[in-house]
Amino acid sequence: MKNYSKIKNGWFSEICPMWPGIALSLEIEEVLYSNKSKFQQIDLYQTRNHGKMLVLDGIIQLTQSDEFAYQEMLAHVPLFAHPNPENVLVIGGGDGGVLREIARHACVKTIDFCEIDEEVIKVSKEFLPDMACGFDDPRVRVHIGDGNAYLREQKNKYDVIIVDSSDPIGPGEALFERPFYENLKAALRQNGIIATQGESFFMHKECVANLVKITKELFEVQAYSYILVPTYPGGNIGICLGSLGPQLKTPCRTMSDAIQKQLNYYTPKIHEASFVLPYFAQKMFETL
Ligand code: SPD
Repeated sequence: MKNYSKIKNGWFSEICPMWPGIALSLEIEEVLYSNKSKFQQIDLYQTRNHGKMLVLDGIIQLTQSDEFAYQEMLAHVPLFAHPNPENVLVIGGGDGGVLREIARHACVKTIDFCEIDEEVIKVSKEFLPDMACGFDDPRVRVHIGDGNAYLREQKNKYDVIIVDSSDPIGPGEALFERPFYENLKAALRQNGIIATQGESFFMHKECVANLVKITKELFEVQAYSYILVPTYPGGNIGICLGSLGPQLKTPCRTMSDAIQKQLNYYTPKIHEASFVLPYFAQKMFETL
């Protein structure tokens, strides 16, 4: 994918045709890693005020200052909506942050993880150990390869599938299309739930509307949740959810105090609140 972002006078600006005319800039202290893998340009920066930052093809994937918001919600919303998630699949998210969150659930027995770019895992293990610690859990089985191809081979297997993709430009493109969602559905067991990176209803209206339409058509229960993440475009990002049975908007298991104390964003109340949409988004989704 063409990389439009640039560093000028010590500031990184995230420029992308998916959010024309607007760019977030962060002050950079040091380039810790910069290399082109088989799939994409991988950059790891030390920012002045937001910790380390992982950038793929010029697009911010995470900063240490706010990654917890996205990783906690993408993992805990579907997992707490499921009555007994035992087998979980994660597609994408080579930094390991979502795995770190899933590993907090004692009821989960297996965590299959599929990532296309092994280099992202290596860089995260070296520079982002607070996220890559997710790979240390013995329940995690790593599969390197194309998520969609992996999924096509899995039928009736998972209770929860989480898709932690980059944006629909570059290697993540197919993960925003209907055939991928059909494969997600086929890979679920009875009562299964999917949760996918759902972009921003402010910045990517068409893309969000398409995801909501697909999940509405395919799943018995569908919902869209949103998260505040200051370093993502527009300061927010959504989760597109589909379920073969369980309701999504309220947690159906109680969280222990011990787990709650380890978290920084997710609470049972914010689980429910994250589905309360601004009126324009509510109206947009109703018409689909
Ligand atoms: N606009 C960037 C969206 C990136 C979502 N994936 C981030 C990976 C963090 N685990």
